[in-house]
Amino acid sequence: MRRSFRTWRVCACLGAWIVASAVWCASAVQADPIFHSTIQAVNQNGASTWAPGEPGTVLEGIVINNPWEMLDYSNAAASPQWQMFIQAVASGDYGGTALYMRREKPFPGHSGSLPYTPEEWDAEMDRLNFPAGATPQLQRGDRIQVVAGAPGLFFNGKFNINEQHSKDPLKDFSITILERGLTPLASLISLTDVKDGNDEFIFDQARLTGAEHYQGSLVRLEGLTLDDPQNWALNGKLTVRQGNLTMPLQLGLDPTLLSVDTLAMQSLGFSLTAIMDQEDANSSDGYRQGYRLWLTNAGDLDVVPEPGTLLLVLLGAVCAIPITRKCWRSRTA
Ligand SMILES: [Ca+2]
Ligand SMILES: [Ca+2]
Repeated sequence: MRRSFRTWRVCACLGAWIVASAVWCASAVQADPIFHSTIQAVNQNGASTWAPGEPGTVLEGIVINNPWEMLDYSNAAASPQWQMFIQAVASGDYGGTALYMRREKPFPGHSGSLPYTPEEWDAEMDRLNFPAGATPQLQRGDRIQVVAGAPGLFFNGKFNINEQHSKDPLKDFSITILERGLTPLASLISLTDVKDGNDEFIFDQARLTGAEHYQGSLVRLEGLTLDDPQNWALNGKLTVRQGNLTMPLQLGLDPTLLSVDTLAMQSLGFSLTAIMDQEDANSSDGYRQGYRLWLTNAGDLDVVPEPGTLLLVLLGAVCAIPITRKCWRSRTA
């Protein structure tokens, strides 16, 4: 009797273990991607409230910037860094999340296991830029799944997927391309959506309004001018203006940005599609400020004539039609 009880107990334990294992395996294989809005949740000070829990966070989104147009990750850079943003695509989700890598320690004396050697760094860049040997390399318009071991860190107002500055492969995040050639959507906003009448950022802890709502995703702004066109440069920092409201603009590394006619932008006004980023370096008052637009590709910039100027442009176009036709004929001849 005692023996059969012991056998029953062993079987019961074994059965429970099998059921638990099956549940664990099922959750590991079929894990639903977590919402970006869940990862980016904050308190009244703008500090993260997300508790990552078990390692292996699964996240999906559409890539909204070419990594090579945002940060210089070549070994020739003083401190190579790699970053791209993925934007939420799931119904009911919003915003997006940055994926970030750096070769060196974030500051001298940091306890992490960096730096990577140049060879190790190249291998990491290849692993991320060419998932499963993908060609062309990972780029804007790819829909991807990310599995993040670390899974990352909260920094200056947003939760980033990263390796927590460790070379330990268990801290890696990996990328699988699910679909290519998509066009990410941009939310059409005005600066009144993110700034109050005093030109201060609107902060909504619930993240349903204000800049937090758009953090990590593409926004479209029209009717802009520049306060400081003289600062236009690769990786330049400028200020855009819409009426009485202003917002920082960070430029990326696309060389075509240098061909932009900033004088025309000033006289005609312009529109842009850019990433709503947050880098609030002043933590003393929480993380309720420090939002900026990040324009990485010149193709996301449109010089838009004012109505009066538009008439002149149209008149010019009418006058130019014979020339255009001639060019078209010569090209097709
Ligand atoms: Ca934030
Ligand atoms: Ca790694």
